[in-house]
Amino acid sequence: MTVAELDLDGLLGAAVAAAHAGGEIVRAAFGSAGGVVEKGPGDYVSETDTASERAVRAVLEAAAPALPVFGEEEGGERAAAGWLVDPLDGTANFLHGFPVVGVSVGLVVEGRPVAGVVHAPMLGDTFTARDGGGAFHNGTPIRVSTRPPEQGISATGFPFRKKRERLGEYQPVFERALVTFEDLRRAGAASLDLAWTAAGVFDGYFEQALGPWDVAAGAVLVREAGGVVTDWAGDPDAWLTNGDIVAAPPVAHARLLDLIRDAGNPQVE
Ligand code: LIP
Repeated sequence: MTVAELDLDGLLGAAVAAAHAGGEIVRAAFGSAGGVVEKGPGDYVSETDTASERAVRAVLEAAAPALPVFGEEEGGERAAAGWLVDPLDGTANFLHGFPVVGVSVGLVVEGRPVAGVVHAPMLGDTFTARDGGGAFHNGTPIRVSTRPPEQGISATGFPFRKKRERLGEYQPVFERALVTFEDLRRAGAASLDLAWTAAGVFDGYFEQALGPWDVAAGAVLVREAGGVVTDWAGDPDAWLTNGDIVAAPPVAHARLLDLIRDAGNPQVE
């Protein structure tokens, strides 16, 4: 299946409905997470994650039966064309009652995200974009910021939990970013870090070792809002598989790649 064969506007509409269905469940359960299971050290899944994923999957499967759904919690089929779903992005925030949580629905064709929705059920925000159609926040067009990095705030994510072994790689980048940008933010939900970067709220975002479901939708938002998305070595596609992402307006993106290189990360020649 190629992009040309897909009705991207129709599928984007289905993704919005799916994200809202999951969002309703997350909003209703906020503050009372229900049963929680530890998937790995410090890596939790709540009944709400699973219930949201099932609601998102049901809407997507009804709207586009030919497109398989792969979810963070219950997996599924990965095909040349299909959905990547994070039913509750920012689970740790959710369990702590911190309202920065998202529902992320991305459509990926031949390894490239072509449509995306990031919904923040506790904030009443829905971000949407599809290939060549621009990016929107609650229906209003959005663009990445034009602030220079020195006057900007970059979002980031710390290598916690099972990612701690990469702290040595991350810390020199963090230190250089702290002196390059005006300030940094660690909000705890990659999909919203990307959406806010697309909307010019943040002036960049960098994090390592994310799942494809965390970033697929948000990356389309940044790209369609005039930003650049690569991995930490500047590769325009590898971030979806290696999970190391740098997303920002062009000037800040080049600065972030420079400081990653300067921080002497081995994968940057
Ligand atoms: C989270 C991301 C966050 C990252 C966490 C985790 P989850 O996703 O949104 O940016 O720092 O490690 O990956 O697990 O809440 O869906």
